[in-house]
Amino acid sequence: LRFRRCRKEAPHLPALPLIGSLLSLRSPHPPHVLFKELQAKYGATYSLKLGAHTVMMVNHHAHAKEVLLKRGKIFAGRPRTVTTDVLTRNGKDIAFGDYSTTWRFHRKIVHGALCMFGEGSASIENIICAEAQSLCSLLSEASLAGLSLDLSPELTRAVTNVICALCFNSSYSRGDVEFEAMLRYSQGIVDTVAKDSLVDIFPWLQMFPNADLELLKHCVYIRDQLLQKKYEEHKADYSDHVQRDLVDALIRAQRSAENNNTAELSVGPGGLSDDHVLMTVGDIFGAGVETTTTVLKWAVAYLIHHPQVQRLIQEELDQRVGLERAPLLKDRGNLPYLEATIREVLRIRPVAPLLIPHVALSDTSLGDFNVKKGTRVVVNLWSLHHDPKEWTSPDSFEPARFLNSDGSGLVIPSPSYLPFGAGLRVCLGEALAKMELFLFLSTVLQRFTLAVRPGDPLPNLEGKFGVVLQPAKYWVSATPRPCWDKNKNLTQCFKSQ
Ligand code: HEM
Ligand code: PLO
Repeated sequence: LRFRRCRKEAPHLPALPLIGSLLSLRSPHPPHVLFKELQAKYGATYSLKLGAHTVMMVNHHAHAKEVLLKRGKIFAGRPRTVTTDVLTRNGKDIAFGDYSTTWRFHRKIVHGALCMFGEGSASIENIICAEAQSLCSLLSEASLAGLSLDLSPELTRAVTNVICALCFNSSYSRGDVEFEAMLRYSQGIVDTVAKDSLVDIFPWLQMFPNADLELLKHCVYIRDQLLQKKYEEHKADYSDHVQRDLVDALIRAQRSAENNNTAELSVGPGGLSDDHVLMTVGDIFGAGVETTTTVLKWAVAYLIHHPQVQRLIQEELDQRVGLERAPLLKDRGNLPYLEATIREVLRIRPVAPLLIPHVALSDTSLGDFNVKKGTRVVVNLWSLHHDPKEWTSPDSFEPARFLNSDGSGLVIPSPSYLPFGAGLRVCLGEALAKMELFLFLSTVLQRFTLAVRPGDPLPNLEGKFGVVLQPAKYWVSATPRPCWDKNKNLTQCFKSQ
């Protein structure tokens, strides 16, 4: 005899017709913090209404893993919203595209191409190292001139060049007009897309003039022109025999799917259209740039607040890498304290504190609760990463929590840690992002100590909520390390590498 467990409805916030639970969501706090606090009243998993949509809020790791892993396929859907539809031509990308055969095919191709040009390839390491060196040259110039810097545009350019090499086999030099345009449009998109703005909750608001939506459309228009240009250039000199980058890999997959629509390659009605290729490149480009740059900015902000952490990283670098050469990926296993610091930055300020919303593709359950088909499920990574039952002093920055007792190896001390998500929708760029974070931070810290100028304010650690959680602008002064200054032939040594 099999018994069905008797399931119940999740606790829910009060909801009114039309506006849903909006009245209970008025708060001075950003959404991830408010949703964490509401647990005190409603428990770790509760539901609310945003306009016509039921949203299930998940604040505990056990339920998060049920959504992402145990019932990953059922929760692999994505909601369609007004702003993400503008960004992705109605979900023809990977991140905001709903679960479908085309989506699966699409993700597989991109995953394969990222393995080939990204994690598995020696050349991407060279590209990142070269960008890290160029960042160091800029820091040297600024320090000689006694200037402090907003690192944001330079970090963005360095990270953009890595992703440009991967997607388009090209790069930008300082002051490039196209790069400046890209900086502007991308910030415009981050400021306006997928942040639970009112048009996403009430789609009929599109009928009224809306400055944010206009800005988004304008920025997307400029981005699309740029992507289109790169795509046309690639199509013009495409050859089946050489794969230069991700765009080539996508064109190749597109052509072979057209010529050979076998069961294995079947991509569903419509195949991999030009729109799909463009939107996917837009995703990788956007995700590749905004996430890694944001984490680097958080890392520098925390290192400025915690000079003793910087000192420990530098001591580790001096002992394990020395001053004769720049750090390389092969050093990663020998620098546990730096790795622990990166893990701690990703814990304390997750780039995507609410991930991207998931959708239940059929009637299902979560723990003891019923979940109806179409319910939006938001995993609150902020709650997971700041759960006081899982982390001692969750609000303090302590890289050593990721080290074993004698400090010689890395650990993940709690299951309540998912900076890149998990399961079918896990981040596609995790390996690439980790390579970049390691190489950029190790190269800069080997040569410089970062601080604010006496009298300048320390970076604000609160963060601005949006599709990514960004730190506010701050100014950094980089001082070359004394041991570095003494070692005169080092610059030469690096240039010839
Ligand atoms: C999705 C984190 C860097 C590409 C995601 C998700 C998270 C995440 C939390 C959402 C998972 C979900 O909704 O369940 C991060 C962090 C990064 C990073 C913390 C940097 C430290 C990158 C990079 C790329 C990338 C460098 C591209 C090269 C993507 C894509 C998705 C995604 C395409 C959508 C996956 C899907 O919906 O199937 N990332 N990411 N990410 N990420 Fe990343
Ligand atoms: C960033 C701005 C770009 O112009 C467009 C873009 C595309 C993909 C998005 C990315 C933005 C923000 C971070 C996202 C990424 C897909 C996956 C990633 C949402 C909006 C994360 C962290 O989930």
